[in-house]
Amino acid sequence: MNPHNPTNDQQQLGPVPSNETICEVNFDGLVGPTHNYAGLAFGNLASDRNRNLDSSPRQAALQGLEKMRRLADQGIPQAILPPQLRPDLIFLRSCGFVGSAPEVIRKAAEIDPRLLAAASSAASMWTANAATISPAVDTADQRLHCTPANLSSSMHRSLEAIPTTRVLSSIFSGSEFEVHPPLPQAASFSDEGAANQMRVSASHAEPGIEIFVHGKDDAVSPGDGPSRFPARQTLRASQAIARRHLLRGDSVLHWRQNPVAIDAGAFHNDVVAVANENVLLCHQDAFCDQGKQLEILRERFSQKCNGSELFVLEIGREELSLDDAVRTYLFNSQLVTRRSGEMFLVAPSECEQHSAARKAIDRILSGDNPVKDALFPDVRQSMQNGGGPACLRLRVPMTAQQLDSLDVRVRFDPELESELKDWVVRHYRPVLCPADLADPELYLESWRALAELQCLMGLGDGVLVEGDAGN
Ligand code: SUG
Repeated sequence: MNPHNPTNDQQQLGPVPSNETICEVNFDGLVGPTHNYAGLAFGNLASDRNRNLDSSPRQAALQGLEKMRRLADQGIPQAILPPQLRPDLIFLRSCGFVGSAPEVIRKAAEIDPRLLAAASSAASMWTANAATISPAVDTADQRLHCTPANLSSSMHRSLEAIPTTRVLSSIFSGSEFEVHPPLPQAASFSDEGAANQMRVSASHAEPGIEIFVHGKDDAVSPGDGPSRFPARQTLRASQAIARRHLLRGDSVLHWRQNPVAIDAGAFHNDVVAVANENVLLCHQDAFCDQGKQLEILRERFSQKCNGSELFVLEIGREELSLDDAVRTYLFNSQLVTRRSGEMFLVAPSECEQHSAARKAIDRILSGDNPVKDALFPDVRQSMQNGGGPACLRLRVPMTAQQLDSLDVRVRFDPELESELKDWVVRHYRPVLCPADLADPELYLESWRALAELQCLMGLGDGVLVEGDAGN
């Protein structure tokens, strides 16, 4: 299908991006000033293991910025998404705490510290969970579709949905974008965004196949699911997104995540698999009926992508156990295409130091496939909460012109980098211990930081903060 020549069912509602210039822009989440280890995420082994450790919001944010710089240095278009204001006072007030900001925080800390911890989570940094994106080349109206995730499977993450929708709507406000509301906040529609979606195609500029991966299906008896940890993404949610995004039937596959992987700590698909253009890298135990599904995918890919080859790089359990996959986050690498067409992996530094993970990477790099290089950024502050390099970014296929014509300042360039580093060092604490969440001063510091960031990025009043800090 030629995107410049829409068929009857493709009403052309917005400008069609030119095929040549569509590339993938990584929108990384800026780590927020309350980054902490409260152990809120059941089924996420790192979050549980590191519960109550002291964190360093400053180091976490600087590590994130350093990763962005390393990608930008490779010529990869890089952008940012801002953090959200925490603790979330709207949420705490809706739970019945009244008074000024400091009063609400003090009362919540005294009466229900876990609720305050949920309200204080900086988890919006993992922007792979911010939304599901379908590029214009895949959709019937040739607009980019975006569904912000409802994140309804955990209290602390469900708070992200409304602010994320506000931010994404203000960034992607042009007629070539359609930002939907999140799916209903109901268990049957539990949705965790792009972490459970993979796209394969001959290139980012060409129509592809979107593979939606779910952990649970309402129609299947409960005994079929994981027994130790909860599945977060539902089939209903994935199906609803594919419908909303106007994806053609031959562009969609729904795969079920292997319950064994969920029970080993793969709470999202992106802990055991990652795809980029014509490469799919996955663990042998990532999906149910894996052999059959891969066969169907190969066939579909060849039909859809004019006979081009799909490289499936499957890492066997003998080569890297599921436990080691979860410990090292090898599959949470970013897989990125350089302008030359070669790909490189952006793997957590933990993989460099782990012999089986390192060997698996060396085997990939020396094999007959497009992946030729690897970078190992240190994102340890995020990793300790179960977020690797791929968790920290939302992939948005768009043209360079579209990126440059956004009304807000999200493009990561040397000037923004230096302003953000300076902003982080001025506003973020070098150390935060769990008891500090009860300190109302932390809220005031965060408010002032976000008010400044809102101006710096050219976001409208009320997108990150409004009113004054003390209310
Ligand atoms: O949802 N951690 C996040 C990590 C998300 C990683 N994202 C992807 N795999 N795409 C989560 O489990 C920990 C918060 C805490 O424990 O305080 C947390 O929410």
